[in-house]
Amino acid sequence: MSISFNQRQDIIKLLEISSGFTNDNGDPRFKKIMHHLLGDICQLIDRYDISPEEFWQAINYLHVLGERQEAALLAAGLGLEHYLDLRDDERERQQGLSGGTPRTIEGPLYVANAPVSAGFARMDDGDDDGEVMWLHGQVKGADGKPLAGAVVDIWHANTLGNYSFFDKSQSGFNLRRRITTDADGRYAARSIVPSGYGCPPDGPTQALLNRLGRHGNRPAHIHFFVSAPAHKHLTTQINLNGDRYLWDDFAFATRDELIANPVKITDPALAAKRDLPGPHTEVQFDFTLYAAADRIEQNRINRPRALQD
Ligand code: MBD
Ligand code: FE
Repeated sequence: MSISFNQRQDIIKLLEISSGFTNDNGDPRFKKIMHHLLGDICQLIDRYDISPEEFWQAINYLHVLGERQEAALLAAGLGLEHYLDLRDDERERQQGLSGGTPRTIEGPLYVANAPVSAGFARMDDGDDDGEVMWLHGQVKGADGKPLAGAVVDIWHANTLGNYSFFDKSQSGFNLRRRITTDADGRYAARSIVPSGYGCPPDGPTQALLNRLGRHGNRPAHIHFFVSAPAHKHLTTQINLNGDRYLWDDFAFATRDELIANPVKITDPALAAKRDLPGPHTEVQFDFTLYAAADRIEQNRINRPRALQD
């Protein structure tokens, strides 16, 4: 059909009524957003002559996406979560902020309330005999001074690229810990070197990516929430250098400043000092937080997250 089809009076009226423009109740901003969205959908249908079969296939896709709890995964894969980061980056640039550790996406696999310990934690339960990882670093304020008592909330995948809680074969909170920094602002963890993540091959996200000719893989990475009193909350990740997907992340999270070089440690004295069984991989990463302008900036954004009991 034609562009002018959507200009017909009866269609204009239909979208106005369906968006609630003809009543005085509801939320005015939400009405405008819905009206815009419905108009765009109608334009797409007309422009690409989308058939009823295709339309109902798309509706069913939404059912499957919800059933499989993959909507947040798809948002990451379509680059929308990264887009939100780019908007926040731009806002900071306009505020004249620079020099802090860059943010990058949270992703859909955080679980709240991981065990807390002071200065150090062992994160793995010993069931995965992956390479031992010594992960450590320092948290600093924008003035470069170490921040004692900062909370470093860490989560990462196992050697199969799977995350505890979502992967029921792992123990509760495996590879998830909150570590508070010591008097020098330092944190340290014993864990295992994670592998990259791949979207469930039989899921709706991978099905959509396949139709775009894209893969659904992420490079090996470690997630962090870093927070300290009076400082701006930081949501970020580090990537382990050398991964084949380092610059081909399906979720677009890699940033130059967030690449850590894994170092092979074979010195028995250093292993002993760290109370590790022997040779291991060291990953060091320091964080610099901005001062918070208000209380809201000190907290991570609100979004639905998994809660384990
Ligand atoms: C992940 O581990 C992840 O971090 C993101 C963003 C998406 C899927 C899996
Ligand atoms: Fe992840």
